[in-house]
Amino acid sequence: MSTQNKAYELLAEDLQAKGIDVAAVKAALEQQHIETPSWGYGDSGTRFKVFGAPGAARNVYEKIDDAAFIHQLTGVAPSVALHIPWDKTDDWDGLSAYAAERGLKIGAINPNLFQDNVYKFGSLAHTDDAIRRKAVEHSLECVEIMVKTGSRDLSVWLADGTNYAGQDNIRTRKRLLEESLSEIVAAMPDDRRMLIEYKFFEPAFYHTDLADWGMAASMARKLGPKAKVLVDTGHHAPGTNVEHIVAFLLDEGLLGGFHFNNRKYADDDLIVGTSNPFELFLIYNELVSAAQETDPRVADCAANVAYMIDQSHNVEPKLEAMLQSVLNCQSAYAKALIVDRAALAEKQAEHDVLGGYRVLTDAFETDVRPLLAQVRLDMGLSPDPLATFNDSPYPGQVVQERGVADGSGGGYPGA
Ligand code: RM4
Ligand code: MN
Ligand code: MN
Repeated sequence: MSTQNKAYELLAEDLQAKGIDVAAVKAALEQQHIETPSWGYGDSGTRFKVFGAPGAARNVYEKIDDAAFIHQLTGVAPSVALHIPWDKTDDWDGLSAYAAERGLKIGAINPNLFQDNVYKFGSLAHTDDAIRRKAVEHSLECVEIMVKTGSRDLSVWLADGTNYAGQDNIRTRKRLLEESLSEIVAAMPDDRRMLIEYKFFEPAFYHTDLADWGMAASMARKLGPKAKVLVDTGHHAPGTNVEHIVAFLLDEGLLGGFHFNNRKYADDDLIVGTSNPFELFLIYNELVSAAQETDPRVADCAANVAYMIDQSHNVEPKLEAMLQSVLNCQSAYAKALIVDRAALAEKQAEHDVLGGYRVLTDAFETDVRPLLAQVRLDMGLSPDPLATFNDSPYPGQVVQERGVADGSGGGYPGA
């Protein structure tokens, strides 16, 4: 027996002694699904500078190749989100087939409502009818793309907002936005969903039309069962208790999905779980807890959450960064799955304040690497995806084939 398997055996024994069903934990880890974003494979930058990255994907086909590589290494990243028009093609059947040949599905479709010149003062909430119409039409085109590609989720993020008090009428904008979103949601087949993403600032700095989870949730409720809330972990003020928001939305049956990334100060779009692994664990802890709920509304909501990464790798190697992101999600999920829930409930019932905390930290501090290595072996994968990544010819090949683009100016290039 290898050392690694021995470490797994010891851990499994330990977990079993606590009454944790290790087979169920492993099955859940095999089923984990993290969607990677097409835009994470292409060149991107800060508003100061876009540095061309050697081997960065230059078109949607190359982005799909890269996403397939990450899925091959991890086995848990079987879909890729697209951004329209960045990833637009006139052959959606061909693109879907290209993805399917590589073991991938097309994930969320993201309309671009922030890069056209006419969107300077807003898109779906713009007070000019013609501009609002353009934004609605673009979103409706994205709904058609969803149908053509078999995508389940339309992921809506708006740059809409104002920079100064008095710049515009907040309530008028709210009503216009509601009208626009209603038209879009009405055009969606019943088995598709609209995920509403909120963000409290940037690019607008005084007010953002959908600034927080509460506004997104009110909007989703009005729009009906197809609309849910998307939590981008980077879109909160510093210090916000994100796991609380997650728990609340799950309990309301309103959580639709995530954009995972790591924020230190603003909307940093860094590799998920790098500086806040405890927060990522606590988020997964709420999801695991909700999935085990007896109330089917909550359990169904948890079962349908879309786990997506939304990152922009500006100085870190893109493929390695995406791989690290998926691995960090696996690790956080594994730790959440091994929380001793019976002990936690007991401590909570006894109002044992620190007892409950210790049940959580006991799981958080457990080294789950041997467990994940065993799960990967059982899936027929390398137990150490980073080592396999380093040995793989693929990253070098793409540098050869694609070269380095000239860094363009600042801003989100979307190329
Ligand atoms: C936003 C938001 C969106 C993403 C854009 C480019 O901050 O996170 O999801 O599409 O950035
Ligand atoms: Mn996002
Ligand atoms: Mn963001």
